Amino acid sequence: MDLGEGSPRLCRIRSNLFHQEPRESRIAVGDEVRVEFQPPHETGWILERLPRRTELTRRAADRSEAQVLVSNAETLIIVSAMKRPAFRYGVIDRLIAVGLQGGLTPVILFNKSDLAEAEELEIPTRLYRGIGYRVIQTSVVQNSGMEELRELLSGAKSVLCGHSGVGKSSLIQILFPEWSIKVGEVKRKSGTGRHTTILANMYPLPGEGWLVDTPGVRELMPFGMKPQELGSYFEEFTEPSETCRFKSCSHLREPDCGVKQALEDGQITEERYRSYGMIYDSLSS
Ligand SMILES: Nc1nc2c(ncn2[C@@H]2O[C@H](COP(=O)(O)OP(=O)(O)OP(=O)(O)O)[C@@H](O)[C@H]2O)c(=O)[nH]1
Ligand SMILES: [Mg+2]
Ligand SMILES: [Zn+2]
Repeated sequence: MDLGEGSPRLCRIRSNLFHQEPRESRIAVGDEVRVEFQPPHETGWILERLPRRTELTRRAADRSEAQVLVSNAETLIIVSAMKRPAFRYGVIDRLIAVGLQGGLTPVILFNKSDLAEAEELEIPTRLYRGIGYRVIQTSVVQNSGMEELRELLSGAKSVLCGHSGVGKSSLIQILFPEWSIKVGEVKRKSGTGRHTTILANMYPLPGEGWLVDTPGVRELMPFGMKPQELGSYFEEFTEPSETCRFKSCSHLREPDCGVKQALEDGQITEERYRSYGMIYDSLSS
């Protein structure tokens, strides 16, 4: 019997991997596991979860506990629509912090570019490129930007994240039309608010990589992050914060703050500073 890699097998999961406490140690999409196959080797038991390289974590729906949405992804593709749903910097900045916290590299994708004027699209593009993030502009309707997205995904482990309706599943559908049925399933599932254990769907890519589509994330917040830590996930704050008078400066109320100075000088944008303040407050309460 061929036990070669790459072919899917049905495996049972030891119940402790499902019910383990704390919740974030339970098995998640993207986890690598140790499996014991049983004769005639078509099925197996998942015995152990291997250590994770990265974690995309969210607050569990029913409790104030962390839950791993996707593990071992390398790239967090933050999908945002230019319109419908309305464009919001805060959502992007929150997801950047969540991604960096979990060890993922954020990439920003502006979809529905067909609904925006060129200048409307260029403003946030310049902003995030200025910080050092890769930005991709796409339109599913006009079939534009798809080659760049395909190239980004190729051979990599990526996860698509963003508000409901921004077009995550549509992007997958247009790139991989042969998966259209599965994409439909994802849409149906995320349309409802039920708390299933299946929170994200993984698609294997040609070669080594995979792609995970997630349901719309309204509630994805940095988890277990101290407010004082937040500044380290706003990468352009790092250098200016070295000149803050206070070591524990929140960059909000203290005098002689390097970050506020950088804001005044235009090195830090109003949008990012506003997001920082909003997230800081939500982490404090
Ligand atoms: N105008 C325009 N509409 C788009 C584009 N991409 C997707 N849409 C539409 O946006 C709607 C939502 O798309 P989905 O792919 O279901 O969005 P999603 O992000 O997967 O949403 P959830 O699964 O709820 O999180 C659909 O009606 C799409 O046809 C685009 O580039 N331009
Ligand atoms: Mg979807
Ligand atoms: Zn400061």
